Amino acid sequence: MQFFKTMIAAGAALTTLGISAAFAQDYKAEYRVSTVVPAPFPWGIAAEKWAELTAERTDGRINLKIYPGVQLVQGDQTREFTAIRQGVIDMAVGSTINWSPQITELNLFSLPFLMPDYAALDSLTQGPVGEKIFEIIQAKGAVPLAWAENGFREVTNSKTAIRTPADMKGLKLRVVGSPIYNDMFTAMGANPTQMSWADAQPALTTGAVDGQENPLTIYSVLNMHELGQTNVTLWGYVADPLIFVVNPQVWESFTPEDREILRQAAVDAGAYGVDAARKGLVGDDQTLIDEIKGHGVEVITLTDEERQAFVDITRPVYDAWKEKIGPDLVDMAEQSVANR
Ligand code: X2X
Repeated sequence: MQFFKTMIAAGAALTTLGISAAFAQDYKAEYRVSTVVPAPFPWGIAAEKWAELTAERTDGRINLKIYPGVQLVQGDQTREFTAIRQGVIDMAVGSTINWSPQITELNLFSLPFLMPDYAALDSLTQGPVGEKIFEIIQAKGAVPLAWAENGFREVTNSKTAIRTPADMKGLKLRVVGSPIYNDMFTAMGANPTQMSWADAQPALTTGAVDGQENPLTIYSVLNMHELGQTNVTLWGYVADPLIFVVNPQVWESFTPEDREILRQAAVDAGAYGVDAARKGLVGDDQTLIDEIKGHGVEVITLTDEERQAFVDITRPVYDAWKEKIGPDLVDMAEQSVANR
Protein backbone atom coordinates (compact mmCIF):
# COMPACT_ATOMS: atom_id res chain seq x y z
CA MET A 1 0.00 0.00 0.00
CA GLN A 2 2.80 2.33 0.96
CA PHE A 3 4.33 1.59 -2.45
CA PHE A 4 1.17 2.64 -4.30
CA LYS A 5 0.84 5.80 -2.24
CA THR A 6 4.40 6.68 -3.12
CA MET A 7 3.74 6.04 -6.80
CA ILE A 8 0.64 8.25 -6.75
CA ALA A 9 2.52 10.98 -4.94
CA ALA A 10 5.34 10.73 -7.47
CA GLY A 11 2.84 10.88 -10.34
CA ALA A 12 1.19 13.96 -8.87
CA ALA A 13 4.55 15.61 -8.40
CA LEU A 14 5.47 14.94 -12.04
CA THR A 15 2.12 16.33 -13.19
CA THR A 16 2.70 19.56 -11.29
CA LEU A 17 6.11 19.71 -12.96
CA GLY A 18 4.31 19.56 -16.27
CA ILE A 19 5.28 15.98 -17.06
CA SER A 20 2.07 14.06 -17.69
CA ALA A 21 0.92 10.97 -19.64
CA ALA A 22 4.27 9.54 -20.79
CA PHE A 23 6.85 9.16 -18.08
CA ALA A 24 10.40 10.17 -18.71
CA GLN A 25 11.46 6.57 -18.04
CA ASP A 26 9.60 5.57 -21.24
CA TYR A 27 12.01 7.68 -23.20
CA LYS A 28 15.00 6.19 -24.95
CA ALA A 29 18.38 6.91 -23.43
CA GLU A 30 19.40 8.49 -26.71
CA TYR A 31 17.72 9.67 -29.95
CA ARG A 32 19.63 9.28 -33.18
CA VAL A 33 19.84 12.46 -35.25
CA SER A 34 21.09 12.05 -38.81
CA THR A 35 23.02 14.74 -40.73
CA VAL A 36 25.28 14.65 -43.75
CA VAL A 37 28.07 16.87 -42.42
CA PRO A 38 29.08 17.57 -38.80
CA ALA A 39 30.21 20.80 -37.12
CA PRO A 40 32.04 23.05 -37.99
CA PHE A 41 29.86 23.01 -41.12
CA PRO A 42 26.76 25.18 -40.39
CA TRP A 43 24.63 22.06 -40.89
CA GLY A 44 26.34 20.26 -38.00
CA ILE A 45 26.35 23.46 -35.95
CA ALA A 46 22.54 23.62 -36.27
CA ALA A 47 22.15 19.97 -35.22
CA GLU A 48 24.49 20.37 -32.25
CA LYS A 49 22.63 23.45 -31.10
CA TRP A 50 19.38 21.47 -31.25
CA ALA A 51 20.89 18.73 -29.08
CA GLU A 52 22.32 21.24 -26.63
CA LEU A 53 19.10 23.29 -26.23
CA THR A 54 16.95 20.17 -25.97
CA ALA A 55 19.10 18.59 -23.25
CA GLU A 56 19.19 21.87 -21.35
CA ARG A 57 15.48 22.61 -21.57
CA THR A 58 14.29 19.07 -20.79
CA ASP A 59 16.75 18.72 -17.91
CA GLY A 60 18.30 15.81 -19.74
CA ARG A 61 15.05 13.91 -20.39
CA ILE A 62 15.68 13.99 -24.13
CA ASN A 63 19.20 13.34 -25.34
CA LEU A 64 19.99 13.75 -29.01
CA LYS A 65 23.08 12.13 -30.45
CA ILE A 66 24.26 13.25 -33.85
CA TYR A 67 25.23 10.68 -36.48
CA PRO A 68 26.97 12.59 -39.28
CA GLY A 69 27.92 11.22 -42.67
CA VAL A 70 24.40 9.76 -42.95
CA GLN A 71 26.04 6.71 -41.37
CA LEU A 72 22.68 5.27 -40.28
CA VAL A 73 21.98 4.66 -43.99
CA GLN A 74 25.58 3.75 -44.89
CA GLY A 75 26.28 7.16 -46.38
CA ASP A 76 23.48 7.04 -48.94
CA GLN A 77 21.89 10.41 -48.33
CA THR A 78 19.06 9.75 -50.80
CA ARG A 79 17.76 7.00 -48.47
CA GLU A 80 17.69 9.18 -45.36
CA PHE A 81 14.04 10.17 -45.54
CA THR A 82 12.86 6.58 -45.95
CA ALA A 83 14.88 5.59 -42.88
CA ILE A 84 13.29 8.39 -40.85
CA ARG A 85 9.84 7.27 -41.90
CA GLN A 86 10.67 3.67 -40.96
CA GLY A 87 12.13 4.63 -37.60
CA VAL A 88 15.69 3.52 -38.38
CA ILE A 89 16.50 7.19 -37.79
CA ASP A 90 14.70 8.99 -34.94
CA MET A 91 15.34 12.54 -36.08
CA ALA A 92 17.26 14.42 -38.71
CA VAL A 93 18.41 17.79 -39.89
CA GLY A 94 18.26 17.11 -43.60
CA SER A 95 18.64 18.85 -46.94
CA THR A 96 15.65 19.30 -49.24
CA ILE A 97 17.85 17.87 -52.00
CA ASN A 98 18.43 14.58 -50.23
CA TRP A 99 14.75 14.01 -49.48
CA SER A 100 13.48 15.03 -52.91
CA PRO A 101 13.65 11.47 -54.33
CA GLN A 102 10.81 10.63 -51.89
CA ILE A 103 9.13 14.06 -51.79
CA THR A 104 8.97 15.44 -55.32
CA GLU A 105 7.79 18.84 -54.11
CA LEU A 106 11.14 19.44 -52.40
CA ASN A 107 12.69 19.81 -55.85
CA LEU A 108 11.17 23.28 -55.68
CA PHE A 109 14.34 24.61 -54.05
CA SER A 110 16.41 23.08 -56.86
CA LEU A 111 14.56 24.88 -59.65
CA PRO A 112 17.36 26.77 -61.41
CA PHE A 113 17.46 30.49 -60.59
CA LEU A 114 14.08 30.55 -58.82
CA MET A 115 15.65 32.28 -55.80
CA PRO A 116 17.88 35.21 -56.73
CA ASP A 117 18.89 36.08 -53.15
CA TYR A 118 18.48 35.25 -49.47
CA ALA A 119 15.28 37.31 -49.22
CA ALA A 120 13.80 35.04 -51.89
CA LEU A 121 14.82 31.94 -49.97
CA ASP A 122 13.32 33.35 -46.77
CA SER A 123 10.10 34.29 -48.57
CA LEU A 124 9.67 30.58 -49.34
CA THR A 125 10.70 28.92 -46.08
CA GLN A 126 9.05 31.56 -43.87
CA GLY A 127 5.87 31.99 -45.92
CA PRO A 128 2.89 30.00 -47.24
CA VAL A 129 5.17 27.80 -49.35
CA GLY A 130 7.03 26.68 -46.24
CA GLU A 131 3.74 25.85 -44.52
CA LYS A 132 2.59 23.84 -47.52
CA ILE A 133 5.91 21.97 -47.65
CA PHE A 134 5.54 21.09 -43.96
CA GLU A 135 2.04 19.70 -44.62
CA ILE A 136 3.46 17.57 -47.42
CA ILE A 137 6.30 16.23 -45.25
CA GLN A 138 3.83 15.43 -42.48
CA ALA A 139 1.65 13.51 -44.96
CA LYS A 140 4.75 11.62 -46.16
CA GLY A 141 5.44 10.31 -42.66
CA ALA A 142 7.72 12.67 -40.71
CA VAL A 143 7.00 15.52 -38.31
CA PRO A 144 8.67 18.75 -39.52
CA LEU A 145 9.67 21.29 -36.88
CA ALA A 146 11.86 24.04 -38.28
CA TRP A 147 14.17 25.27 -41.06
CA ALA A 148 17.91 25.77 -41.19
CA GLU A 149 20.24 26.16 -44.15
CA ASN A 150 22.96 24.49 -46.15
CA GLY A 151 23.17 27.47 -48.49
CA PHE A 152 23.46 28.82 -52.01
CA ARG A 153 25.30 26.30 -54.09
CA GLU A 154 28.15 27.79 -56.11
CA VAL A 155 30.04 25.94 -58.82
CA THR A 156 33.78 25.27 -58.48
CA ASN A 157 36.29 23.43 -60.64
CA SER A 158 39.98 22.80 -61.23
CA LYS A 159 40.12 23.58 -64.96
CA THR A 160 38.68 26.89 -66.04
CA ALA A 161 36.95 30.11 -65.04
CA ILE A 162 33.23 29.75 -65.67
CA ARG A 163 31.45 32.81 -67.03
CA THR A 164 29.30 31.29 -69.77
CA PRO A 165 27.63 27.93 -70.37
CA ALA A 166 30.26 27.35 -73.09
CA ASP A 167 32.94 27.35 -70.37
CA MET A 168 31.29 24.29 -68.86
CA LYS A 169 31.54 22.22 -71.98
CA GLY A 170 32.80 18.75 -71.12
CA LEU A 171 33.60 19.58 -67.50
CA LYS A 172 33.17 16.52 -65.33
CA LEU A 173 31.18 17.73 -62.36
CA ARG A 174 30.10 15.78 -59.32
CA VAL A 175 26.42 16.39 -58.62
CA VAL A 176 24.13 15.09 -55.89
CA GLY A 177 22.03 12.01 -56.52
CA SER A 178 18.84 13.83 -57.37
CA PRO A 179 17.79 13.69 -61.04
CA ILE A 180 17.10 17.41 -61.53
CA TYR A 181 20.85 18.06 -61.09
CA ASN A 182 21.71 15.76 -63.94
CA ASP A 183 19.14 17.53 -66.09
CA MET A 184 20.45 21.02 -65.27
CA PHE A 185 24.12 20.31 -65.86
CA THR A 186 23.42 18.35 -69.00
CA ALA A 187 21.43 21.32 -70.31
CA MET A 188 24.41 23.58 -69.59
CA GLY A 189 26.70 21.33 -71.62
CA ALA A 190 28.69 19.94 -68.69
CA ASN A 191 29.30 16.27 -67.99
CA PRO A 192 27.55 15.66 -64.63
CA THR A 193 28.21 12.54 -62.61
CA GLN A 194 25.97 11.69 -59.69
CA MET A 195 27.55 10.46 -56.49
CA SER A 196 27.01 10.55 -52.76
CA TRP A 197 28.81 13.07 -50.59
CA ALA A 198 30.93 10.21 -49.19
CA ASP A 199 32.18 9.42 -52.71
CA ALA A 200 32.51 13.05 -53.75
CA GLN A 201 35.37 13.84 -51.42
CA PRO A 202 37.80 11.17 -52.72
CA ALA A 203 36.69 11.95 -56.28
CA LEU A 204 37.71 15.58 -55.78
CA THR A 205 40.96 14.63 -54.07
CA THR A 206 42.08 12.26 -56.83
CA GLY A 207 40.85 14.51 -59.62
CA ALA A 208 38.39 11.86 -60.82
CA VAL A 209 36.02 14.81 -61.24
CA ASP A 210 36.90 18.35 -62.30
CA GLY A 211 34.45 20.14 -60.08
CA GLN A 212 31.42 20.24 -57.86
CA GLU A 213 28.71 22.55 -56.57
CA ASN A 214 28.13 23.23 -52.87
CA PRO A 215 27.80 26.20 -50.52
CA LEU A 216 31.01 28.15 -49.86
CA THR A 217 30.87 27.13 -46.20
CA ILE A 218 31.44 23.54 -47.33
CA TYR A 219 34.15 24.64 -49.79
CA SER A 220 35.91 26.55 -47.04
CA VAL A 221 35.74 23.99 -44.20
CA LEU A 222 37.16 21.37 -46.58
CA ASN A 223 39.85 23.73 -47.92
CA MET A 224 38.82 22.82 -51.44
CA HIS A 225 41.41 25.22 -52.85
CA GLU A 226 43.96 22.64 -51.71
CA LEU A 227 42.14 20.04 -53.81
CA GLY A 228 42.72 22.13 -56.94
CA GLN A 229 39.27 23.75 -56.87
CA THR A 230 40.70 27.16 -57.70
CA ASN A 231 37.88 28.46 -59.90
CA VAL A 232 34.73 29.55 -58.12
CA THR A 233 31.71 31.09 -59.82
CA LEU A 234 29.08 32.84 -57.70
CA TRP A 235 25.89 32.41 -59.65
CA GLY A 236 23.28 31.75 -56.95
CA TYR A 237 21.46 29.15 -59.02
CA VAL A 238 19.90 27.07 -56.20
CA ALA A 239 19.98 26.97 -52.40
CA ASP A 240 19.13 24.02 -50.21
CA PRO A 241 17.41 24.70 -46.90
CA LEU A 242 17.61 22.15 -44.12
CA ILE A 243 14.60 20.80 -42.25
CA PHE A 244 14.43 19.44 -38.70
CA VAL A 245 12.17 16.38 -38.54
CA VAL A 246 11.16 13.67 -36.06
CA ASN A 247 9.83 10.18 -36.74
CA PRO A 248 6.06 10.23 -35.90
CA GLN A 249 6.16 7.37 -33.35
CA VAL A 250 9.03 9.00 -31.54
CA TRP A 251 7.13 12.29 -31.59
CA GLU A 252 4.02 10.66 -30.12
CA SER A 253 6.06 9.06 -27.35
CA PHE A 254 6.89 12.48 -25.91
CA THR A 255 4.67 14.43 -23.57
CA PRO A 256 2.99 17.48 -25.15
CA GLU A 257 5.26 19.69 -23.04
CA ASP A 258 8.39 17.96 -24.27
CA ARG A 259 7.16 18.10 -27.88
CA GLU A 260 6.84 21.84 -27.56
CA ILE A 261 10.32 22.11 -26.04
CA LEU A 262 11.78 20.03 -28.87
CA ARG A 263 10.01 22.15 -31.49
CA GLN A 264 11.10 25.44 -29.97
CA ALA A 265 14.67 24.16 -29.61
CA ALA A 266 14.62 23.28 -33.34
CA VAL A 267 13.33 26.75 -34.24
CA ASP A 268 16.06 28.40 -32.16
CA ALA A 269 18.77 26.05 -33.44
CA GLY A 270 17.53 26.68 -36.99
CA ALA A 271 17.93 30.44 -36.61
CA TYR A 272 21.38 29.89 -35.15
CA GLY A 273 22.27 27.59 -38.05
CA VAL A 274 21.03 30.08 -40.66
CA ASP A 275 23.29 32.75 -39.14
CA ALA A 276 26.23 30.36 -39.32
CA ALA A 277 25.39 29.47 -42.94
CA ARG A 278 25.34 33.15 -43.99
CA LYS A 279 28.31 34.38 -42.01
CA GLY A 280 30.80 36.15 -44.25
CA LEU A 281 28.52 35.87 -47.26
CA VAL A 282 25.90 38.59 -46.82
CA GLY A 283 25.66 42.37 -46.79
CA ASP A 284 28.74 44.22 -45.62
CA ASP A 285 30.33 41.06 -44.29
CA GLN A 286 31.99 39.32 -47.25
CA THR A 287 34.82 37.92 -45.16
CA LEU A 288 34.36 34.32 -46.24
CA ILE A 289 34.63 35.30 -49.90
CA ASP A 290 37.68 37.45 -49.12
CA GLU A 291 39.29 34.57 -47.28
CA ILE A 292 38.78 32.26 -50.26
CA LYS A 293 40.21 34.90 -52.62
CA GLY A 294 43.15 35.19 -50.23
CA HIS A 295 44.13 31.62 -51.12
CA GLY A 296 44.70 32.72 -54.72
CA VAL A 297 41.34 31.37 -55.86
CA GLU A 298 39.62 33.12 -58.75
CA VAL A 299 36.16 34.05 -57.51
CA ILE A 300 33.86 35.27 -60.26
CA THR A 301 30.54 36.97 -59.64
CA LEU A 302 28.42 36.80 -62.77
CA THR A 303 27.02 40.02 -64.19
CA ASP A 304 23.24 40.09 -64.73
CA GLU A 305 23.81 39.48 -68.43
CA GLU A 306 26.10 36.53 -67.85
CA ARG A 307 23.68 35.07 -65.35
CA GLN A 308 20.82 35.41 -67.82
CA ALA A 309 22.60 33.06 -70.25
CA PHE A 310 22.46 30.33 -67.57
CA VAL A 311 18.84 31.15 -66.79
CA ASP A 312 17.94 30.80 -70.47
CA ILE A 313 19.80 27.56 -71.07
CA THR A 314 18.22 25.86 -68.03
CA ARG A 315 14.70 27.17 -68.72
CA PRO A 316 13.47 23.94 -70.35
CA VAL A 317 14.58 22.04 -67.22
CA TYR A 318 12.73 24.55 -65.04
CA ASP A 319 9.56 24.14 -67.11
CA ALA A 320 9.70 20.34 -67.15
CA TRP A 321 10.29 20.15 -63.40
CA LYS A 322 7.60 22.73 -62.67
CA GLU A 323 5.15 20.17 -64.06
CA LYS A 324 6.56 17.37 -61.90
CA ILE A 325 6.71 19.41 -58.70
CA GLY A 326 3.20 20.76 -59.22
CA PRO A 327 2.49 24.00 -61.10
CA ASP A 328 0.33 25.39 -58.27
CA LEU A 329 3.10 25.11 -55.70
CA VAL A 330 5.64 26.60 -58.11
CA ASP A 331 3.24 29.46 -58.96
CA MET A 332 2.86 30.13 -55.25
CA ALA A 333 6.64 30.17 -54.87
CA GLU A 334 7.10 32.52 -57.83
CA GLN A 335 4.53 34.86 -56.23
CA SER A 336 6.31 34.78 -52.87
CA VAL A 337 9.64 35.55 -54.53
CA ALA A 338 8.12 38.39 -56.60
CA ASN A 339 6.56 39.96 -53.47
CA ARG A 340 9.56 39.54 -51.18
O1 X2X B 1 26.06 16.09 -51.04
C1 X2X B 1 26.11 17.32 -50.99
O2 X2X B 1 26.55 18.01 -51.91
C2 X2X B 1 25.60 18.02 -49.75
C3 X2X B 1 26.56 17.76 -48.60
O3 X2X B 1 25.54 19.40 -49.97
C4 X2X B 1 24.23 17.51 -49.46
O4 X2X B 1 24.04 16.65 -48.64
C5 X2X B 1 23.12 18.05 -50.26
